[in-house]
This record gives sequence, structure tokens and C-alpha cells, in this order.
Amino acid sequence: MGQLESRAGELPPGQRLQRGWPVTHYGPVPRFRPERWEFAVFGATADGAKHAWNHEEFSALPYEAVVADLHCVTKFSMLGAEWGGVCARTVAELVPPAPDVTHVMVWAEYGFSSNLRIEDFLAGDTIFATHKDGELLTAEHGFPVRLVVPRLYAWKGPKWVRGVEYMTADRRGFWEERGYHNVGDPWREQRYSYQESPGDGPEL
Ligand SMILES: Nc1nc2c(c(=O)[nH]1)N[C@H]1C(S)=C(S)[C@@H](COP(=O)(O)O)O[C@H]1N2
Ligand SMILES: [Mo]
Repeated sequence: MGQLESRAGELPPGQRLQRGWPVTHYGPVPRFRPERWEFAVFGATADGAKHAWNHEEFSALPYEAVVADLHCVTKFSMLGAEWGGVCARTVAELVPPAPDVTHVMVWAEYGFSSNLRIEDFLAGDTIFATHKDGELLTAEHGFPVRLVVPRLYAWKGPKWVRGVEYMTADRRGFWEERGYHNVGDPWREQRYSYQESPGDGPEL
């Protein structure tokens, strides 16, 4: 756990500082349709039920801000942005996971997904961001909601998030099935799946 504590403001090994904020993702930018949008929490919830918030309800959840860095596995890092939104911890308080939950899958538009260990999900600085530096996210940066997991490479934070699945066993997400490391700790340069040690992730 020691290696995974937050080290805000520092460049992890092999990273370089990026000025400005590039747009990086796979596929098209989805159009936001408020009437069809929901943020669902499902899978192994404590009460066994799926819970969902519409956009108005999600926007009314407790708002917090964290200053955090974004490290892209393609080697640029953006330091010191302020992300505002709903902490993942708050989501887990409102919809508790069952006691045997070990991982979550965060789901986004078009079926994009990313798996996280529950301890990374529950870290205090993991946030479902709606704002950056006080302004609403733009469409290409994930409006209306994107996940930011400062302690992991940025692909672990889907843009255009639509839900969280609580899991009692690990499963690989979109990039984790396509050659990227299952854990993705930038401080240990866990970039690619060939670097995985036994126990880092499910068999490929
Ligand atoms: N839905 C979705 N989210 C995604 C991605 C993606 O391809 N699809 N790419 C990730 C990667 S690799 C990075 S580096 C960051 C980039 O965020 P930005 O475009 O806001 O800088 O988004 C992450 N979230
Ligand atoms: Mo990335």
C-alpha cells in the first residue's frame, strides 16, 4: 500500500510535464442526452439492488474538490488541476458495496470500462468529476461526469461515466484487456500487461 499513497505535484518515472490539456481517448465523443442519462450503481451492492440517479439527482449529491494530477501512459502528465464533483467514497457511502466486494468496474458510454481495486476506488482523492478548475467539463473531456483516479494512470479514469459495478472478483476493463497493466500504478511504471506479476490481475 505504501507505494500507492498520493504524491500530488510530482512527476512519476518516465513522465514529462504537459502544458495545456490535450484530449486523449478512443472513439467518438458521445452526445449528452439528459433525459436518457443515468448514473447506476449495481452488481454486488449491500442490499442486492441496483441504484440509479438521473442527472438532476446526481448533480445534487455532495460536491467536493480535490487537487490532483493526471498521468497518461503515453508519458505526459498534467499537474495540479482542481477537480470538483462527487467523491467515489461518497458514492460508496450512499450505495454501500457488499462486504465481499474486492473490485469495481467503472462503465462509460459506448461500453468503455476500467477495473479498479476497491481500495483505489475508495481512496480519498478518487472523484467523479463534473468540474475542472471551477468550470464544467467540456464534452471532449468527459462532460457530464468523468472519473479521476490520481494514483493510477489516467486510462483508469473513464470519461462519460454511466455507472459503477461492484465485483466480488477482478475482471479486466477495456484497456486492461488490450495490453495495458491491470493495476496501472505510475509510481511503479506499471504500463503494460506483460509487466504483470502473478496476482496483479486475472489471466489474459
Ligand atoms: N471513455 C473513455 N475515457 C477515457 C479514455 C477513453 O478512451 N475513453 N481514455 C483515457 C486516457 S488514456 C486518458 S490519458 C484520459 C485523458 O483525459 P483527457 O482527454 O481529458 O485529457 O482519459 C481517459 N478516459
Ligand atoms: Mo492515456
